[in-house]
Amino acid sequence: MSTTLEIVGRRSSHYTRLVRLLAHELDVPYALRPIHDLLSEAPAVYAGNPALKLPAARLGETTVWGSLNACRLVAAAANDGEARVFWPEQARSALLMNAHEVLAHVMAAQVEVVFHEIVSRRPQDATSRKRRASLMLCLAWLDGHLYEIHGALPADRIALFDLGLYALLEHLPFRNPIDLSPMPNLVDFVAAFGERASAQATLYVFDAPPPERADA
Ligand SMILES: N[C@@H](CCC(=O)N[C@@H](CS)C(=O)NCC(=O)O)C(=O)O
Repeated sequence: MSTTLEIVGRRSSHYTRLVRLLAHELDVPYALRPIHDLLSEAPAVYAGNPALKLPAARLGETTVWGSLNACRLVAAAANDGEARVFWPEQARSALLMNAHEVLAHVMAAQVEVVFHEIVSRRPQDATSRKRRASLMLCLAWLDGHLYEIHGALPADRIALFDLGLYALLEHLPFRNPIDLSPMPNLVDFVAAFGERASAQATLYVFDAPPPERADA
């Protein structure tokens, strides 16, 4: 059984990137186990997750599903990891609670928009238009409140909020280009966070599919 932390996901996924960013920030070594078939209906492909979603994380006999749980496993593998992170549920002010809620929504909306418009190339409908509208409204809200949010986050902790926001904003040019120039605070945040070693070690890329087996 492996004693190395395994992150089961895709290097092209913003949820997977959130987990990888935290592993780098906390200096936790890991092996990435790529999921190649995003349309598979076999839970085994997703480390057993019956929701057929990624990422997951595995350490020894423990497997957890979902990016937040995977982040918890990463933190548990680091020295004092839990305490070094500011977790969404530690938000107490309405501003910070809403900031985490908006970020959670916009990360999920990005998956839905990419699946609907880019992967499935389905025509827009009222639901997809509303989803994209909510994505744009959330980005604008985050831009308008970013200064205040950063003032409220503890400066001496790794804010999961920042890792998720960075993973999301970098995913836009990769999968769903949006003009962010009217949102200068988000643009400045991406530029500053992009200097971090964790950001540079986790660039978005599509995992190459495994080579076809000659005997298959
Ligand atoms: N709540 C989950 C959401 C994960 C999620 O939506 N992952 C996307 C990939 S970035 C996925 O699995 N998409 C496949 C699908 O929805 O069928 C988390 O935080 O990890």
